[in-house]
Amino acid sequence: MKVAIVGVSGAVGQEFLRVLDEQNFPIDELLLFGSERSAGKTYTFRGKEYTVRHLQHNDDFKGVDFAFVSAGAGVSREFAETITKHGAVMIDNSSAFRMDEDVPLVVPEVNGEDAFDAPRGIIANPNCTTAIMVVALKPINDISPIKRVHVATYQAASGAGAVAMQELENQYAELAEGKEPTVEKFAYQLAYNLIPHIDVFLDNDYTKEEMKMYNETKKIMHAPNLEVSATCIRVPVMRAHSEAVWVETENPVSVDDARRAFENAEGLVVIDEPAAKKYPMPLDAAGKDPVYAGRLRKDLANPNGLTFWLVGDQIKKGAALNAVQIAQYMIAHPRN
Ligand code: 2RA
Repeated sequence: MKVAIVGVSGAVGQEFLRVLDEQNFPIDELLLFGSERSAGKTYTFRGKEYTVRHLQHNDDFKGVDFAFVSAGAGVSREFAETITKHGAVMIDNSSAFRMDEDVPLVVPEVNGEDAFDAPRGIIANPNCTTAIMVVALKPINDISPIKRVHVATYQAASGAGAVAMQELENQYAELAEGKEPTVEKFAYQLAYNLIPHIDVFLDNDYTKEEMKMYNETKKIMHAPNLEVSATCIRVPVMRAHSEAVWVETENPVSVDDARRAFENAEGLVVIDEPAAKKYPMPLDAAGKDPVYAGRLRKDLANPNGLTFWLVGDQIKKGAALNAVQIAQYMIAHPRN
């Protein structure tokens, strides 16, 4: 396989290199692309050094099988044609094409088949919070269709990039030294704080992040009538997102049936022994592949309701791992 990574110097770009190696992805040739600023940098992959090329409108993508792209929506929009014109499958981590009718939005455990319906050669990777949540919605939805989802997210600094992770660390150090904390990547100090604001506010007083969960969940679950309401919060955690989820199903689903479904679900690991104080936590989930589920119980406010707690690594399942899994799904289920 000839593989390209666009945006290789970023947090997700670097994770693509790690995940492709961890997953033993079949690569005969690897091309790394970045901005003019990143061009010339070198990265090692499987013991070999690769130099970052400046991403330009040329024929560099000729012969590429999969291009993993995470360089922002603007770059994805500008270079989609250049990347796909020779037949490369562009798996795009940005929000650029997620809601386009002719671009599938894919979490392999939920709707892997959709990856083959990509007339533009573009497959969109969902927002990290959506990817983490739908892995757990799927097994419950298979028992009884979910009518309504409420979710509160507790999102790590990594969602705002490597610089934001460093800013959070610096803030604790600056405060420890009695200095004013540096606040650049977030609207306010994040250390010792929570910020109920991710991305921009829209006219309906939801943020773009919250509306991503609203729109993307419906598309991935093929459930246009599914009701979703999200509140997305930035929390002082480094790289794993947590989510408190409430679902209402058409028919009541018992906790035992839901737990069995979770335990048998792809990509999900259940950590749920409250009496033993065993539940998922971001510190434990950081750097790991699965989505972790726990605190499963009946929703006391809804006879057809269940509530549970999810934790998943934002850079892995929330981005790089899901994108590589899309390519793995396509390789494992070849279409003639
Ligand atoms: C965040 N989901 O967590 C957004 C973008 N990665 O900041």
